This record gives sequence, C-alpha cells and structure tokens, in this order.
Amino acid sequence: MTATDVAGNARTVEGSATADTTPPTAVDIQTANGGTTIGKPEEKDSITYTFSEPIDPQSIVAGWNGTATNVVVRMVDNGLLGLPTGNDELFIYNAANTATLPFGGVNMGRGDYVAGLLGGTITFGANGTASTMVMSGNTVTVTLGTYAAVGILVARTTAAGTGAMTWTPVATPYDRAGNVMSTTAAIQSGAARKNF
Ligand SMILES: [Ca+2]
Ligand SMILES: [Ca+2]
Ligand SMILES: [Ca+2]
Repeated sequence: MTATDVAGNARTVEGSATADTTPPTAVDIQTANGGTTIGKPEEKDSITYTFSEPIDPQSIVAGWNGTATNVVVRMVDNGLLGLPTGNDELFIYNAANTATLPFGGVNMGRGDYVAGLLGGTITFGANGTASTMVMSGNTVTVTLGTYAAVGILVARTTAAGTGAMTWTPVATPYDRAGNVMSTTAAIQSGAARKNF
C-alpha cells in the first residue's frame, strides 16, 4: 500500500490493512446475586453475556448505543417445550415485552428456578422497576427489575443445588465489521454454582 505524509511524500510499505472477517462468538455466561438469596432470581440480580469481541449495540436494539436501557427478562419453566424434565430457560425481551432481543436462549442448567404446575413464565421488569442492560467492552450485563409471575400456577423458586448454564446465541448480533454472530453455544465457566 502507499503511505503519504503531510508534505506529499509517498512511499510504498509492506503489508495491508487487515479486514475483520472473524464472526463474534459466545464466550461465557455468568450471573451475580445482587438480591438477598443466592439461587433465587430476584430484583438486582444480574446476568452477563460475554462475547469474543465488542458487538455493535445497534444489532441488539435499533438505535442503542450501549448505555443503560430498559428490557424485560423472562424465565420459562422447563423451557419452551414445557417438558417436565427440562431445565428452565432465560430470554431477554424488549422494553415493551413484545419481542425477544437477539441474545438467543440461556439454559439455566437446572429446573428449579421457576416452578409451574402447567409450565409458565416469570418476568422481571415487565411492571414496576424495569430490568436494564448495559454494554461494556465485550460484555452485556442485564440487571433484573421487579419480579412478576405470569399466571397463578407458576412462581420462582430457589435453586436447591448447583448447575452450569448454557448460552445458545442466534445469528443476529454482528461485530463492528458486520460479521454475524456464530451460533456455537457457550457453557458457564468455572465450578458449577447456584446462579442468581
Ligand atoms: Ca470480528
Ligand atoms: Ca438472588
Ligand atoms: Ca422449572
């Protein structure tokens, strides 16, 4: 390539600008207890998605610049299929609680964060204090807002033991070069623990 200095002197140098052709991947998924009980999903608890590189916040929410913005967290009893032996799953919805944001799903690694006689969903931030998400470098952290049960036969419970979460992304977020996210899942690093 040719480099030209301010005086107009040009010389040819070896090498070239490196184009980013590497898709972002899921690296880790972790939670933190910010409430009063470890293992019980509560307001002020948080979940952090770690990507392999910074992603464009606008590929998560149109117009988002990565600063704190309102979302709704849903946890589904036994997963979307409602199988009685299934693990609970977590999804991030938009502030209106009408559409999923493209994080994909998080399998909680256990089935005792949400219990329902007929399956069901609990939410954080759909009413009362909103859940919020914020981007910092390679990570997005979502802090839970006010808890609510959707229906009378479902409720949150406190996990009785440890487990490891699995984050399965969707091919929607992209990096700053426009490379779309890999869908390869990430398993929570470290020793199995009670999440939230
Ligand atoms: Ca990249
Ligand atoms: Ca907690
Ligand atoms: Ca369950």
